[in-house]
Amino acid sequence: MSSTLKALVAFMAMAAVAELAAGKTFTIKWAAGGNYGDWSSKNTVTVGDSVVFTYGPPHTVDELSEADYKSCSFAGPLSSDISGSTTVVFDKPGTRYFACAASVGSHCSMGQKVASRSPTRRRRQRVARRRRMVRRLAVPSSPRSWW
Ligand SMILES: [Cu+2]
Repeated sequence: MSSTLKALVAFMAMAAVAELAAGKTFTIKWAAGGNYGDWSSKNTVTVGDSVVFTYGPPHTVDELSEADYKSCSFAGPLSSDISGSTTVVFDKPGTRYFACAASVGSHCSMGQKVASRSPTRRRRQRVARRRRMVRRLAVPSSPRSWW
């Protein structure tokens, strides 16, 4: 087996392990005055991952439509929880919106709201990155050059 082929097999094995390891859990300490504006850009949630909100009274985790999220309206939440530990499983790509309904939505207005995107876009980037690596591997050179 050539060393390039060996490297390719090693790479594919690593990729398979990475796929199996899907299903990360993110924890959000959910509180009034928290700044969640950039949470989604700092935390890459992908399909299969979970987000756990931990909080105490009087906070809630309400899942809202995008419009309700923007206006902090809790007239028709998609779901609502006050248990203190709310687990959200991202089972498909898309953006989901969560906010705290306490104090007639004023916690939300103060910023206790977070949008989490479980992207198709990032997945495409990942696939493109993998393709680039495979292309690089296909160039006959020592694997040391990229290890
Ligand atoms: Cu709150």
